[in-house]
Amino acid sequence: MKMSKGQIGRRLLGFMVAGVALVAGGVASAEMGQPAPWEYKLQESATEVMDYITWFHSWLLGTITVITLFVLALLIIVVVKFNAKANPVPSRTTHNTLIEVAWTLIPVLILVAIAVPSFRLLFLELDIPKADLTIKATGKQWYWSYAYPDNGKFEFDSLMAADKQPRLLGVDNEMVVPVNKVVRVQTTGADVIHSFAVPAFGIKIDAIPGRLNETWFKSTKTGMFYGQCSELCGKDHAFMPIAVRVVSDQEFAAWVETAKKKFAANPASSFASAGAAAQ
Ligand SMILES: [Cu+2]
Repeated sequence: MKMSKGQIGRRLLGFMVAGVALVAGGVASAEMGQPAPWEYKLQESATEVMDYITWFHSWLLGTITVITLFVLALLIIVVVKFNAKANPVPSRTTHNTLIEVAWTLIPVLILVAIAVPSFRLLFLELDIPKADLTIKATGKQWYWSYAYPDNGKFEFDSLMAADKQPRLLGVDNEMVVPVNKVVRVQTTGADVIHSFAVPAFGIKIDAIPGRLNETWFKSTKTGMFYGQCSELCGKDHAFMPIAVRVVSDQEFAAWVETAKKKFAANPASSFASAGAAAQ
């Protein structure tokens, strides 16, 4: 069956409309703080750091797209205009000062335009502001323990809850933090290297035995935010999610009071019993 030009055009238009609808639908149904089906973008940001990461990602994507199209255009010109058939007598031109200066200077300027925001972002991530509270996250095989040294020194385990939604991300005891407060997260590993990562906050930091790493986030939104251990750490690596509930100051204060009582009776497992607790 042969299609006329009009039919092809209509069919293409149909595909485009369907594609746009799919993308728009996917974005509309995406819930903050967790992955969405068919998601191809970064998760929606909830911190200044993630805003910056998202912007930097778009900036780099735009830059490499322009460079790639430019190189492609040059290649096409060379192939079409200067092949042996179209151009049987090649020019013997060699040097051209203007072009040589341009192709040295322009890439340098592009690299500077990438390096400056890159270093600013690195500084924003690594220069930890004065923290409102500190949480120590210990990676264990295969779950996390959270300690609140500033809020009554309690510590508890956070294990994946098989019956909870979102699937593979829901946990029994969530990490709870106040909104718009600088939270310093210190990470360490009790057994092997784990990695504490929450995409919506733009944080990912290794949890290494015998070492204390630190990072920070200040969530500007309340709600549930999910992450996962991001270092291959053993057979249940895929089943040690990170669930952070961001709440108001009052809700946080109330949670601290209940948590102090609840986890005094049922504290985090020690390293020796860590394996048993995960079963
Ligand atoms: Cu792990």
